[in-house]
Amino acid sequence: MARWLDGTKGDFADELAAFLAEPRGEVEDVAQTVMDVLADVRAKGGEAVARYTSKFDRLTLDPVTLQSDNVDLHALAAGCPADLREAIDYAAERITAYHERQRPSDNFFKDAEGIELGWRWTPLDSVGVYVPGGLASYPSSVLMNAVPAKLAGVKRVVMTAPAPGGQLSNAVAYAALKAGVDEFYPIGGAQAVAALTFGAGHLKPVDKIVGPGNAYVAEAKRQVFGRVGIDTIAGPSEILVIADESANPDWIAADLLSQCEHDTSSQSILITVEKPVGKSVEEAVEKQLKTLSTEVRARTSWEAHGAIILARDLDQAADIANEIAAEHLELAVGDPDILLPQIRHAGAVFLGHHTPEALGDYVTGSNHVLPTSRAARFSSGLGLTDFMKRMSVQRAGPEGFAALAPAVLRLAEAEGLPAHRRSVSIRTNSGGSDGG
Ligand code: HSO
Ligand code: ZN
Repeated sequence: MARWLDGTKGDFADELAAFLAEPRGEVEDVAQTVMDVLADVRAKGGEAVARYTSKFDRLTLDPVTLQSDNVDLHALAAGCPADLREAIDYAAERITAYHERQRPSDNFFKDAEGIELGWRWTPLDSVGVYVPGGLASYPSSVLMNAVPAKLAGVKRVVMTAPAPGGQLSNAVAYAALKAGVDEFYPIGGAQAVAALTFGAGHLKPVDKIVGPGNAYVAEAKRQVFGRVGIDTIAGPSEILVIADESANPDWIAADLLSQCEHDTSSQSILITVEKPVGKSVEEAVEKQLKTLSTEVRARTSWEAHGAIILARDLDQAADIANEIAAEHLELAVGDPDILLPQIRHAGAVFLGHHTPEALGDYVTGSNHVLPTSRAARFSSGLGLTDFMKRMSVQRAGPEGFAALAPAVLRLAEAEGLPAHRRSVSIRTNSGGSDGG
């Protein structure tokens, strides 16, 4: 059973804050280990990467090519069943269509002083997509990372995924080729992040590293940030559902469990204004849990981190949702459009009774790489512009220059930067001789 929190009680705010502050997931201190791996790969390159891969993944790699005869992406992709390939194709098409609409425009204008101003968007040259091994090795996540990267115009999309003993998911291989991944290396862990950052053997350094991973990968991304760009550090999945009496408790229970099954640290929360709705969902969760092959994992998540919150009304429900700032928010209410304007913080919002999060996880086309652990307060999900940069552009003619010059002269003087001052004064008739 998950816990109940009562929003109508006086101490609710404190109770909610304490609940949200509870740790979920890995707390291991891996900083020193990761620092050592990064230094090792930086110094020894492919030899170090091959050594770690042999040790952790029991896979022998050529230290120069970082490839193994036992892992062939094309052969693996060919082993992906036809109906699954079709589903992957369908998802890729919809992700492409959605992200194409995010393409930003360049903008150029002339202001009142006659200065031409604007900005230009350009793609990154190279991106590394880290694909985790084990439980979280999802073909859908390969698409969510690699499709927008290629669509943005990134020339070189490099994918790494650990292939323990030569094993790699056929669907992950197919999704990688579908998305147009340019290079693939069967490596994982902090050593993969190091290789992507510093280069190793034939793997040349990339400019940005995206994709989820375990505690070592997350820490490695933190440590290389600045030398390369990174996406946000992904925590365990979360879903928050606001449901009123119009919601079907069985459907809501299924949605809550869809995130519980990702990981024992995942978090599923229901907010309802009707106690009986909460009770029915609670019962439905118990019933459905027993039918899941992922029961143990899902039950652990639900019992340790799940919650049912009773709200006074839908206004309070929206306030609580903003406070939680969940990765996914379902508005399973009669009129979600009335509630939507009150929602400011959530990674992705799902409106109405026929939009379960699972649609967005796979095929609505929106991105499922989203801020977790309340990061939706200050960040957005992955999108096309995460693989681009905005460059500012400006041009002044003689008149515009003359209009701007006095303020520059004064500011440069105030900042004690005479060469700045001169680069302006040298261009003005009057200022050329003042020595500044
Ligand atoms: N809900 C996960 C994404 C995912 N679900 C992948 C299924 N496969 C985090 O947004
Ligand atoms: Zn999911």
